[in-house]
Amino acid sequence: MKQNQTTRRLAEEAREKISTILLNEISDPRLMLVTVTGCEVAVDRSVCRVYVSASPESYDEVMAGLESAKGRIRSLLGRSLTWRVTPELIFEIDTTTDEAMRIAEALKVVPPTLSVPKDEFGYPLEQEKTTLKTSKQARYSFRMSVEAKIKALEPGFDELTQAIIDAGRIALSGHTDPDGDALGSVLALALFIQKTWPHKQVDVLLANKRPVPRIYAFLPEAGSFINAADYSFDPDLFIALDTPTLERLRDSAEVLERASMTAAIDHHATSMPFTRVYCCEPGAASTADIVYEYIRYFGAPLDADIATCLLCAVITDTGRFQYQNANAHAYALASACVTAGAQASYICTQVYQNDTLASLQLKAATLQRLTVNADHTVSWSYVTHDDLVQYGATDEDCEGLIDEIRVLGGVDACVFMREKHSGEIRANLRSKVDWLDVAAVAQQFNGGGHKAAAGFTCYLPMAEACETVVRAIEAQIAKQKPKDNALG
Ligand SMILES: [Mn+2]
Repeated sequence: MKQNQTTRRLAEEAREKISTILLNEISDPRLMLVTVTGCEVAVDRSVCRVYVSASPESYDEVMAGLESAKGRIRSLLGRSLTWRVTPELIFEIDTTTDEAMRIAEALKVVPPTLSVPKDEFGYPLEQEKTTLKTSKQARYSFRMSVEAKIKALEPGFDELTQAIIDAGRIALSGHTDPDGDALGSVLALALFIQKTWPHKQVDVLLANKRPVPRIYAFLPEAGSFINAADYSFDPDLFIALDTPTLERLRDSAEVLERASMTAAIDHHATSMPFTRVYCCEPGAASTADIVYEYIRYFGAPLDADIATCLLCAVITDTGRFQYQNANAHAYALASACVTAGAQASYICTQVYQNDTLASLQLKAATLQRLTVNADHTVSWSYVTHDDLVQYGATDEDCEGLIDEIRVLGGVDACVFMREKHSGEIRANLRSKVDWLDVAAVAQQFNGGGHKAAAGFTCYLPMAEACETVVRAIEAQIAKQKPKDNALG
């Protein structure tokens, strides 16, 4: 049908009216999912061709529905239009949308290199990298948002690389009482720097005056740690890893003060930036996830030693991939580490099948004292300084005891309290459900941590400390528990 400016305007008017009529006036179920994609009106307005789209398997039903409703549509159209004549309606299926959908489907399987816009020489145009995303890719990257967030750290990664290049002597430290993530991340980054820039002096520090915990002594280069209190150099660059506050750096904080340049890599939600360069993503399961991304961004491959350190870090920080933080990125990191030569079974034997007799006796005492509140939402237990003396146990033997009590089913949270030599009590809080934020509880006692794992220090008698923290968690549960969900 020949179209001019006037008929195109009339056609648009007809399309709007017919769409409205189909939507509001026609109740035929066959026409529920029909869209009027366009109209063509004859110059004398005697005929109007109406194009509709529908799913291909319903074409016959739709055409039958339109034929039977045609008279009513036409009379309603005649009333709503101000035209002198009411056109005859001819319905046609618009198959161009099928074609568009077929192309969209086909685009989803285009190799990524083809879908990236390129310049005249065939090189990818970097700044337009994201413009050709299909909806499927967009959903995928939404699921992979942790990876996307870590990508956002790239400017920080560039600053870190520059700081490393500018430095002759570099000191690295994790938090005090280091765990697998603090030690593994420090060693992985130190090994990477030493391998990439062999002429640089790289020192790894322990923030407090204790040796590397026995279960982590197997980590490559674990023997090279120096207690920060014994370290007399003024490094050109200090890098803090897995450390949310300056206070948690303990003795290493003094080394940081003496450094010309400072940087941090972390994944704690409650981080208080205290360095010039700062790379933190709370969505990451471990600091090792970010160290891995830094190495990857730099373009270097993992070797077996670096991979062992990173894998130990992510295994321990995710509780062997059992905690809520064990996201796709953590699994991807583990896969890359195993590919590079790390052995998960070896790491787990060292870390998890390496108990001392004293630690097993402490475990027995902890389970003996396990208590649950009246509505079975919070469980808790503790060890005292006397226990440590009786069994000849060290602070290190207390590690992991929280995991012994969290296995109790049916509770939303658990607490483990440990009395230290000075009479101070260290409380460890764990949430077992995704809606309960125990960091909010720890913050009431000037502590911090993650939503699912937090802690604080207090100086109350043990019974009172337990009572106080359990009441605070019960209040937090009352505040946060979803009310309309019987399954909780
Ligand atoms: Mn960590």
